[in-house]
This record gives sequence, structure tokens and C-alpha cells, in this order.
Amino acid sequence: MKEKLLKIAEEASSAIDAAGADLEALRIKYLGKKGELTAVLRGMGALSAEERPVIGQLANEVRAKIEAKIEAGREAARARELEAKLASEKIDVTVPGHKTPVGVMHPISLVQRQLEEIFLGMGYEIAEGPEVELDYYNFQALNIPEDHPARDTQDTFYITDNILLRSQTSPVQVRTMEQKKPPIKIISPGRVYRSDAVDATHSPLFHQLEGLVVDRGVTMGDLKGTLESFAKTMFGEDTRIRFRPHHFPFTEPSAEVDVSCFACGGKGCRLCKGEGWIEILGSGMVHPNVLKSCGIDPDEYSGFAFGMGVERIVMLKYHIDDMRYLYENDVRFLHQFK
Ligand code: 2NL
Repeated sequence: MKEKLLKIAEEASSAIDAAGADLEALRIKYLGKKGELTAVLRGMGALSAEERPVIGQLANEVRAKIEAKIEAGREAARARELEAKLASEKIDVTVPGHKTPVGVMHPISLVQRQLEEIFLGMGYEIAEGPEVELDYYNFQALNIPEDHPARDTQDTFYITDNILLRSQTSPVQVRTMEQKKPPIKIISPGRVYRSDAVDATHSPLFHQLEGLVVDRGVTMGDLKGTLESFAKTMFGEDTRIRFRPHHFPFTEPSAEVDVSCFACGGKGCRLCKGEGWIEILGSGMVHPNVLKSCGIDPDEYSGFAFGMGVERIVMLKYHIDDMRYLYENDVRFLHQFK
């Protein structure tokens, strides 16, 4: 019996050494209920009282040895597995990463934000409104009579007879004046639409930023001071402005405003076409009829307003000679503005 046990121990030992992964089968073969060791132990009844404890102890030792050996084998298999997993999942941290392309702000947005910042700094609030407007807000309330050329279908996109795409952001100011009492101090940046053919200086969709101040005692002096301050912040401290008489139906008096050329300082160059001055916006004192339309008494209140084309400012600032670049979405162009 002793020999049998030792033989089992030896066989089991070499079988476990040779086994590799499938140790469970060997455990059943040697230690299981129907295993070889169990079979030997069953025969112990036939042993003498002296032999039984000796063989019993040996059988326990053999069992413990085989168990330990199987556990060691399992541990080794787990280690090999982990080793293989680590090897297969190894990453090379020195390999260059995949770049995520990052976009940039469109130059129109860039300049619009800059304009907004300047006027927010002067205490203006930003007002917004619909791009699909009523004829009333886009024209009638702005003192633009029925037969005015701006109302021609050649110039304006009509949805129906009295619904259209706004041709300026002034309707936003009209809506604001209707809704709140002076003091009013707002800018209205946004998209506007005109039925123009595309060329170097025209697009059927473009951007405007208008400003409006209404209060008691607002004068043309306030308008001039405001625009001078704006021009110096936007184009440089040495910038001067000049007013040229003009006509808008919604302002009286009206003026177009030029800034001294920020490229040559006023001597005359390519940018200002030798003039020394560059036109940047239109402005004026709000027409009494417009105030009346909005429920504001022109005898008690007065106001000034101005409007500029954002694309025009973008083109001047970045020396872009064709507006179409702004709408082609060519990243080689767009990535130049950061
Ligand atoms: C231009 C000229 C201008 C206004 C816009 C305005 C608005 C109201 C009342 C009076 Cl509610 N005026 N806006 C005034 C003068 C000029 O824009 O050349 N824009 C590109």
C-alpha cells in the first residue's frame, strides 16, 4: 500500500509538471471521489491497527503534496496568462497621437464679437429679433414709404406680400422701442438679406450691426462722441472721424461716417484708394416719425442710430479684396484668422 501511495505521488507529480493548463482533470484523476488516492484509502480497512495510522498519515501527506503541486501549477498558469495579456496589450507611449482637428472662429464672427465687446463696454445691451419679418417692422415703422425703391422685389426677398427676410436689423430696434420705455441703449447684430447678385462686394446674405440710443436730450454731439470713441478702440487711438451729409428715411439729419485710413494714417494709399478716408457706417438722429410709430413722444425724447456692414469691416481689417472668400468655407482661407 505504501508503494502504491508513493507511486501515485510520483506519477501525479510528473503528470502535473507535464500538464500545462488542464490541471482540473488531473485533480479529479488523483484526488477526486473516484480518483486513485481515494481508491487506495478505501482499501485501508484491510490494514492492521499498527499500519493504519502510518499509511493514513502518508496518504494525507501525498494528498497535501498533490494539492500543493496543483495549486502551484495553477498559479504558474495564471502568471503566464497575465504575462501574455500584458505583452499583447503593450502600448508605445512614444508613438505620435492622432490629432483632433480644431476649428477656428469665422472672421465675420470674430469681428462681430469684437464690435459687440466695444459697445458692451460702453453700456449697450445686445438685442435680437426674427430674420423673417413683417413688412411693417422692416419698412413701414421705419418711415420707408410704400413707393420707396428699397421695397422693390428686386431688392428684397418676399415670403408673402407682407412677410419678408429682413433687409436690415432696424426691425429689432423698432420691436425694442415698442416694448420698453427709454432710456434705450442697444446694439442689434445679425444676418440680413438683400436680393443682390454675388460679386466682390455683394452677397444676398450679409451681417449688420446697428446701434440705437433713445433718451431725453440725446444730441448729434452724443452720436459723434460715441462713434469717435468706437473708431479709436476699433481702428487705433490716432483714428479721426468725419461726417458727410447723407439721406436715410429713418434718420434726420443723416450722415455717412468715414474714419481716417488706418493703413496710411490719412496720407492716401491703396486701401483708401488715395482718399485718406474710409467709409465705415451710416448714422443719424432717429426720425420723429419712427419714434412716433413706436409709441415714443418725439417732443419728449430724441435718439441717434447707426448701422454698419460687418463684412465691410472684416474686409478692411484683414485686407480681403473679395467678399466671396468669406462664404466659400475654404479652410486654407479660414484658418488664417485666429
Ligand atoms: C448703413 C446705415 C443705418 C440706422 C441704420 C436706425 C434704426 C432705427 C431708427 C433709425 Cl430703429 N435708424 N438705423 C440708422 C442710420 C443708418 O445704417 O449703412 N448700414 C449698413
